[in-house]
Amino acid sequence: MDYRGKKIAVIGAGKSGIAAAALLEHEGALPFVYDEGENFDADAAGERLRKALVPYGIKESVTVFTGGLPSDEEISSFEIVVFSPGVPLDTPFAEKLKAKGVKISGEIELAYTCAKGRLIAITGTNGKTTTTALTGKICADHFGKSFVVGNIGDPYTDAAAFTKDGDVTVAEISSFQLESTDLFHPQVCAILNITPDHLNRHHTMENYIACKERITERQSAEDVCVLNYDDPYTKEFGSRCKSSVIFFSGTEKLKDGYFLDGDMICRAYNGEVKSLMNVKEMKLKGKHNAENVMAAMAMTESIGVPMEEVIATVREFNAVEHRIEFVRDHKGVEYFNDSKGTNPDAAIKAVEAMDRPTVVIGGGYDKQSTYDEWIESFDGHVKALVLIGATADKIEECARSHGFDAVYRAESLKEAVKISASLSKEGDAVLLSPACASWDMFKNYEERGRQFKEYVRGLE
Ligand code: UMA
Repeated sequence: MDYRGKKIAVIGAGKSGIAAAALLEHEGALPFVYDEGENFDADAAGERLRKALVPYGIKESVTVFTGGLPSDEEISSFEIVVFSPGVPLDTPFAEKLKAKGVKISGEIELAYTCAKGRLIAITGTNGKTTTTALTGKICADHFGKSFVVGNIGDPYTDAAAFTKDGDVTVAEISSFQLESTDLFHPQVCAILNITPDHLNRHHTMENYIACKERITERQSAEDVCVLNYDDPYTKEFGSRCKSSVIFFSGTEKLKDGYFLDGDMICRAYNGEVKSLMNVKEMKLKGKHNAENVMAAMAMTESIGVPMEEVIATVREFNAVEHRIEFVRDHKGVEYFNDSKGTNPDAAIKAVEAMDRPTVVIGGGYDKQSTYDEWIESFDGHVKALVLIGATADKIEECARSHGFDAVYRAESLKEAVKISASLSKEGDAVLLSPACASWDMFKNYEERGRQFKEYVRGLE
């Protein structure tokens, strides 16, 4: 796509918008960035753009920053309007653009049209970040490097211009980002699972599913789409999808595809089964992670990475920071940081991932969640619960009402680590998975997780 000399608006001056403007400048376009944020600061945004232009060797920026949205007169002067992922498409503004025949594009679409090499794209409600990071690492280990971009945190537009033929890009793609794709065509993609999420943006489950399916829109039988056989939506999609489908399953022994047989990950080709690796060899914990691994195996094997190399990387791959991340073994007790377990659902997954008696550290900022299902998930293998933060009273009351009385209180995270260490013995695990946000005691969940790791590493 030739963007030279074109006047292009970018909506949103967050990470994606700034990266999009920088890429557009590199491509010779004239970007106009708009932002509706109440506290939008054009100077600060300009400063961030100047930093983003450094890798391109551009010193003088031509981008214009404005608060709000383009006026009716301005709209007609743009050839393309690029939406940041957080900007919805079902607004009067988007309707106006369509009525005036102005092309709407997304930041992912813009990046795609400027990128070279092969693309692996991963979507799904849960597990995208771990699967993307693992797939990127397998590719980096085999090909020497890979670009890992998208919803995971580093915008695709930051990397696109630096990709070359022969490179592999692994992109985590959210439903927000898929709303505005058109030419976007990954050679390999995965839809890991679909459960209700972001319905405030997509309104109905049908719309949300349709967004996820868009990842395969431009694919043909030469391309690969990896799907979850256990998820009713993605299983059904397999029969309609134009791409070559590879299924993975955590529950069924498939004739073709990757599946879990007890603790063994297996690959079947036409009914012929090969055992690949035991999940106990992995640092990643939990059945959901075995599913993420199978998806990563299917994607990377399909682009030619030998299975022995895939397995070698999987074996060494630690969880993404703060997601059931293994911290250390101290006196036979394994410590895990799941600070990203900021709601009961995520915390249940972490509890289920533990394969030994576990002391859980929980509690934090009150998001008005209910904790019954979380406590029920303890189901005999959580031996104690150490509580901190604003929700401690509420959680203790809930735990006791479910007959779980091994509840302890700590004034600080440091004290919680100490108490957990004293409650555990060889063969146990200590898991920080609070089921609550962190904002009552910490800046964010990252700070909480890092402090936890520091205290755990400091245990004598
Ligand atoms: N803005 C407007 N109008 C709007 C909405 C936002 O002007 O209607 C402005 C805001 O004032 C703000 C800017 O747009 O200044 C923010 O843009 P953005 O919301 O697109 O966020 P970015 O900083 O560009 O980050 C985005 C993704 N954010 C969202 O999808 C909401 C990041 O995913 C992603 O990591 C990043 O691009 C790089 O690709 C985050 C996320 O929460 C992690 N994703 C959701 C999720 O994982 O559940 C989908």
